[in-house]
This record gives sequence, C-alpha cells and structure tokens, in this order.
Amino acid sequence: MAISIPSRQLFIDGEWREPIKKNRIPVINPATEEIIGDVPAATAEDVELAVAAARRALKRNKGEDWASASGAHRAKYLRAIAAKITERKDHIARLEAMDSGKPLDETLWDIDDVAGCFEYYADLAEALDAKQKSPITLPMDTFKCHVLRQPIGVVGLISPWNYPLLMATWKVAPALAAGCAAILKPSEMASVTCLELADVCKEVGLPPGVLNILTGLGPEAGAPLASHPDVDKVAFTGSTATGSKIMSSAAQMVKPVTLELGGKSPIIVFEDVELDKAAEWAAFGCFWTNGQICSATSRLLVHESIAAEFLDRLVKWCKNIKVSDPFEEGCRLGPVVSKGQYEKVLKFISTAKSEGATVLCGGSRPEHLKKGYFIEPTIISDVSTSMQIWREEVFGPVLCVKTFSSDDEAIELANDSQYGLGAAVLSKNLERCEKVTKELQAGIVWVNCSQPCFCQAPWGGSKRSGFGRELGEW
Ligand code: TXE
Repeated sequence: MAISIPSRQLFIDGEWREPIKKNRIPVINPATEEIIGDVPAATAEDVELAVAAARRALKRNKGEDWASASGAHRAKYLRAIAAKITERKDHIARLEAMDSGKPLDETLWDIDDVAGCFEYYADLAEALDAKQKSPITLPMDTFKCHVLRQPIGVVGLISPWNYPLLMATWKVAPALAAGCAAILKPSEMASVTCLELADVCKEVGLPPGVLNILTGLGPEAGAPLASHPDVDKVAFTGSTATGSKIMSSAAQMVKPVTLELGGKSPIIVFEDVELDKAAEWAAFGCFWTNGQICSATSRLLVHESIAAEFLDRLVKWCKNIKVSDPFEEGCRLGPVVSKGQYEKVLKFISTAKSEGATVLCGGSRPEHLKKGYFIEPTIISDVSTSMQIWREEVFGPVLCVKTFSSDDEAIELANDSQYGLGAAVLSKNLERCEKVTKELQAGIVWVNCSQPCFCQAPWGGSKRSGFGRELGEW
C-alpha cells in the first residue's frame, strides 16, 4: 500500500527551516509518473546556515561539544537513531519504494542495513575510547608514542539516489561516530527518506548542528557545500563527471575528498560452474536495484565452451523476473528512477543495436505496463570492446556479454575499462578464483556471488571509480 509523502523542511541546527528562497522540488513516483509530494530546495544561503550550525556544534563549551565527547556518548545517539529507524522501518521502506522505484522487498532490506550501519558505527565509536588511551608499541621503551585520533571537523556529504537512505548512512554514521559535524545533501531524485532521518534525529535529541540535512539540486546546493571554505572534507558518491568537478573545487583549498564514482564491473563465468546457480548470480549482480548499482556486474564474460547453454538459461531466468509496481507481491524489478534515466538507458540500447549488437532479451518497457519508467531486464550480445555499451556505465537493467577462451584473456577483458569498482569470479575451483582475483583491478572482488556488501569491509574503487574507502574502520 502506498502512503502519503510527509511535507518537510530543511533540517538545520536541530530545527526544521524553510529554505531561504522558498523553492521546492517535486517528488515523482517513477512507477506512475505522478507527482506525489515535494521536498525543499536549499541554495547557497541555506548551506551557509548549515555550515555555521555544524561549526558551532563542534565548538560548544568543553564537555558539550560533539568533537571532544567520548565515543560512548556519541554511540548512545547512534544506537537511538538505529532503534528509531527500526521502529519506523515499514513506513520508511514504503517511502523509499515510492520515491526511488525500488521493489518494497529491497527497500525493507535497505532500511535494516541502515539501522545495522548506525549500530556498527556505535560499536566503533565506543571502541575509539580505548584506542585513544593505548600507546602504540615501539621498538624501545625509552619513549612513549600516543596517537590521538581527532575528528576532521565539518564534513559535506553528497549522496546519490540508488540507495537513498543507505548511501547517506554510509557517510553520516561514520562521520558522527568519529566526532565530525555533518551536512548531508541527498540526491534531488530521491531524498524523501533522508528527511525522515532528520525527523529521527530530532526525536532522539541529537544535539543541534551535529547533522544538518539539505535537500536540493546539485549545482544549487551541492556545489556551494563542496566548495565552502569552512567545510573540512567532502565525501561524494555519484557520477564520475560530478566527482571530477567536486575534486577540482576541493583542490582550490587543498581539501580532502573521498569519491565513490561510476563503474562497469565485470563478472567472469568459468566453464566449471553450476550453470543455473551462475545464471542466477549473473542476473542478480546486474539487475538488483533495477540495475542502478555503481558496482553492478554489467559486463558478463563467459567461457566460450559454455556460452550458448549459459546464455540460454540466463535469458530464461530473466524472462521470469517479475517487472512491476514496487508494491506488487513478488516484484523483482521496478522502474528506473526518473524520466531522464529511462531515456538515457533506452538510448544506450538503441545505440548498441545501431552499432551491430544483438538484444537477446528485453530492450524496452514491458508490454503489460503502460506507464512508469520500466525497462525489462536486457541482455546484449555481439558486442565489441570499442562499443559504448561495453565501455560506459548504463545504470539500468542492461547486461552485455562477451566470451573468452583462457583465464588470461578473461583477466585482460575484465581490466580493459576506465573503471575499477567491483568484479566477480564464478568457478568451482577456488584456487583459480583466488589467482584471478589478485589480477583484477577492482576495489572489491566477489567469489561465486555478486553484490553482497557488509559494513565491516572497506568499500571503494580504483581508476575512474574514485578513491578513498567507506565502511569498516576505513
Ligand atoms: O549523478 P550526479 P546523477 C551515475 C550513473 C547515472 C549518472 C548521473 O551513471 O546515470 O551518474 O546521475 C549532486 N556539485 N551515478 O545525475 O550528478 C547531486 O545533487 C556538487 C553513479 O544523479 O553525480 C547528487 O546528490 N554536487 C552513482 C549527487 O551529486 C552535485 C550513483 C550525485 O549526482 C553537483 C548516482 C555539483 N556540481 C549516479 N552536481 C554511483 N557511483 O553509485 C550534482 N551534484
């Protein structure tokens, strides 16, 4: 059942504030193409207020300020946020499904992960207290050496729309645990649930200014945040093009940045796999989250000796994926997030066709759906390594396929990309998997699966997928 979108304002200094220019952004349900609400649109003036509030949160009287409070003190708030999110899980998951188009089953998992991530960083905040006290071991006992871990300060967190609340949490939870004060700028394509996080923070009494949440457009709210001289670090997840702009503006002030950008991750299927299981992982690795995952394994490399049989099973598997409204029972694939994204994905497919590729299944909106930004799971073969579909991030349910004949060829094809975020290797021979894994240029390599992600392990890419790591102690 759909629900109504709460009408909210910007969250600055622990209060709801109307944006200074009073602008709002419509919220469109991608499954129905209808406007279902709106969110406030911050501009540079609001960013100014939020940065000042965050700075004050760090500089309150000693003992009350967020930065020098104990980790245990900060952990109490993180746990309270986790508990409230769990309490409101069903409501938040429904809002997420309506705003982003992701199947409700998936957003329910996402919200569990959000709560889990806050809990995990509560643990790390507590562990910090002991770490601050213990000296590091030196080769001689004449000297003692202590490392004092200090928060970076005020951080600007700019997040994307594919896991709206979860990606925001990956940035907010560690920043708060470390004693930073933060300004979160979620994506204008899906920011409803980030305002629910603001409501949760208000309810648990998070001290004013520790977390400020500004919904708004990238150039109007994101850019002034990233380039603000009083923001000490920027963490960004989004496109490589925007990441590059953020890095340029940060460079003017020698400001550190963490960038998690695009990807075109390979999945290598060796000839000894169990075919049905491997087909399931290949489908899941590309079509989960409606194909909009930065680490989606969207380049399938399959050993030539099993290619025909494997593709046959994969196509059958894809034809059984239920494409429907995110709230329908059994929905596995909802619409992509917006009209712009829908048109972009279809353009990728038509360009691939015009360049000589073959669409094995999918390629358009399913016939039974007359409205909404739905695209069937699409598999494209007869692809050359110079084609756009092989080289560029589609960010939609599109998998392209090539065959290989040796491990070396598979590795070479896998690494022949400007990106280096994820990769997957499927084989019964674990030694072979390990050997190939070490050769792959990727921040994460999955063995006999694709996409599972845990907040204990580092996350981030190489090459044009960005740098720096999120999650874990990183
Ligand atoms: O990304 P943007 P968009 C890729 C994916 C997708 C493409 C475009 O291929 O099709 O990017 O998506 C904010 N200064 N990914 O347009 O613009 C923006 O408001 C500061 C991959 O949504 O990069 C949003 O909050 N901030 C990706 C965030 O940046 C700016 C996930 C991301 O938006 C800004 C999303 C500016 N000048 C898209 N301009 C992944 N790695 O998971 C925009 N923003």
